[in-house]
Order: sequence, then structure tokens, then C-alpha cells
Amino acid sequence: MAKKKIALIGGGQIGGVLAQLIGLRELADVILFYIVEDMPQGKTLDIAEASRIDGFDVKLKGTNEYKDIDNADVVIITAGLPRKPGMSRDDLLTTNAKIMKSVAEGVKEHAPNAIVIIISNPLDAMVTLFQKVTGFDHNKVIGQAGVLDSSRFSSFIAWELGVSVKDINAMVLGGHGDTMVPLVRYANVNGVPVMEQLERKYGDATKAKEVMDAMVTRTKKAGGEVVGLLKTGSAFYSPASAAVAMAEAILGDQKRVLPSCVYLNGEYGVDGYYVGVPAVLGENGCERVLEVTLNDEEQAAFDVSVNAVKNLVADMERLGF
Ligand code: A3D
Repeated sequence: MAKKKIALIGGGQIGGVLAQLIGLRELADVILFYIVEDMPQGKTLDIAEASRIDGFDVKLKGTNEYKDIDNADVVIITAGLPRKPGMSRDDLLTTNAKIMKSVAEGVKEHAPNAIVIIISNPLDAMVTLFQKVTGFDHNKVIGQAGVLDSSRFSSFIAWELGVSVKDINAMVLGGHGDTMVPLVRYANVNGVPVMEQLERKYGDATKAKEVMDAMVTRTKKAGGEVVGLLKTGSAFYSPASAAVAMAEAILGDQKRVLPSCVYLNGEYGVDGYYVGVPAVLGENGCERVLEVTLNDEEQAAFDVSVNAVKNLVADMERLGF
């Protein structure tokens, strides 16, 4: 079977970790595109020179030319500036929209059949813009946010309960911003509701709720927590891991159910917007949206988040994108 090819657009912090993870997992050959001369070549050479040590056998190539992404099966986009302390994701809108427009034109011309995973912020707007510029089928353009937000939520729950994070199932829906919706009621430890475990731990429903509320708040602000500590950029190991899980599901036609920013056609009562929901990822990209029943409180929180996405997209359109 011919090796698959993943093109990475943007060779910064996330782009570098992506290239290394894809190599370590022998998921595909890697093309790393970035406009600055020699930089992507240096980064991929550095990673490739560890292949004997780590025992992986894929080709890694850096490039400054879009033509080298030809025939990529998956394109992962990180092009754009990350947040600095005190900056909201939305502040990035104008700068990153300009970058995304140029990237979309390059991908449209040279990798028209690829399935595209976008990481650049503000995420929901960048996914919308990329699809608009390329005209690619909606199912082939997907944003990464929910896999990471859900992993953060799961990690906090595991640390709180003192159990392996592998046994936590927890999901975050909505836009990738402060209005995201961690689904508390469905969060479970191997099927047992997390709230039940917290109530047993604290012997008190009020205290259990307080602890959960704090984990929900920390999840919503988790990106900012890392930005505040790093000071010079935003999270990059975990977003790369999240996108690799999505690429693996797509290339392996795994039909994994991963919370992803996908286009809604009436699901969850939303029509014509990209929003984070559980999606079945396989060889055709987003193959299906999985609907979950939301109670009134969850639906209200989801609606607030969808409205934030709609406002962000409207802002972007007002700016001429
Ligand atoms: P950084 O290390 O600055 O890398 C960004 C890359 O984009 C650099 O190589 C840039 O030079 C490159 N770039 C800039 N302009 C262009 C262009 N015109 N064409 C191609 N490449 C270009 O940032 P990073 O890797 O830390 O973050 C990348 C993006 O991901 C930022 O927008 C972050 O805000 C975003 N991000 C998203 C999440 C999500 O979970 C959605 C998490 C963390 C970061």
C-alpha cells in the first residue's frame, strides 16, 4: 500500500510537534510548508535525523512551495499567530484571516482532494473561512478543538478522582472559546457518572457540584492557563496530539467519534455553521454528526456558544472576509 501523505501548513510550535508525532507513529510521509526560506527544511531535517534512534521510517520534507503538497491525503493547518498573554482568541481574527485566506488558496490549487484539519485560531471562524475560500465539501473541512478541550476536561477529572485518565470519557461541545460546553452529565468513569463518584468522595452533593464547577471553569480557561504560564505562545504539545488523533481516524477510516468542529446541517438545531459536536471521522472526513440529547440547561449553554460562533463569523464578514 502506498504511503499516505500529510501536508502541514505552518511550521511553528504546533507544526514541529505534529511532524515529530506523525513520524514517531509512522502515520504518513510529511511535507512541512512554511514561507520562510530554509526553516521548514531545517525542522524536518532535525526530526528525520532522529529516525534511526526512534526507529521510524517515513519521509519528512520541508518546503517553501505549495506545489510540494500535491496529492496530500490530509492537510493540517496551523498557519497563523498564537495568542499572547491578555489576548483573546478573537483578537487574532484579522491577522489570521488574512493568513488563512492565502493558505486556503494554496491548498485549493495544490491539494484539492485532501481532507483538511484546521487548528489556527479563532478556530470556528478560520474553519468557516477556509471552506468558503476553497469551496471544498463541508465534510472534508474540519476543525480541531473538541478533542483537546475534552482531553483537558478528562485530565482534570482523572486528577481529581485519582484514577487513570484512560478510563475517563468526557466531552466538550460548542465553539472553541470561553463559552464552550463541557458536558458534565455525560462525563463518566468507565460508564459510572463522574458526579456520582464525586458525591461518594465528598459525601455531599453541594461540595461535589462545587468541585465539578471548578473543573468546568478550568476547562473553559485551559488554553489561557497555558498561555499565562508560557508567556511567549500558546499550548502546542496537546493541540498537536489532538490533530494527530483526528488524522489517524481519517487515514485509517476508523469511524472514531471525536468532538470536532464540523458543519451542521440542522443537527442540534443549527443550520449552516461550523460548531464543535461529536462527529464520526473516517476516510471521508466528517462522515456523520452524532446527536446527544441535551437538557434545558445544556441546550441553553450550547445556544450561547453557537451565538458566540455566529457573532465571530459575522465580525469576520464585516471585516471583509
Ligand atoms: P506559531 O509557533 O507562531 O506557528 C505558526 C506558524 O504559522 C508559523 O510557522 C508561522 O510563521 C506560520 N505562518 C504565518 N503566516 C503564514 C503564511 N502566510 N503561510 C503559512 N504559514 C504561515 O504558532 P503555534 O504553532 O503555537 O499555533 C498555531 C495556531 O494554532 C495559532 O493560531 C494558535 O492560536 C492556534 N492554536 C489552536 C489551538 C486549538 O485547540 C484550536 C490550540 C493552540 C493553538
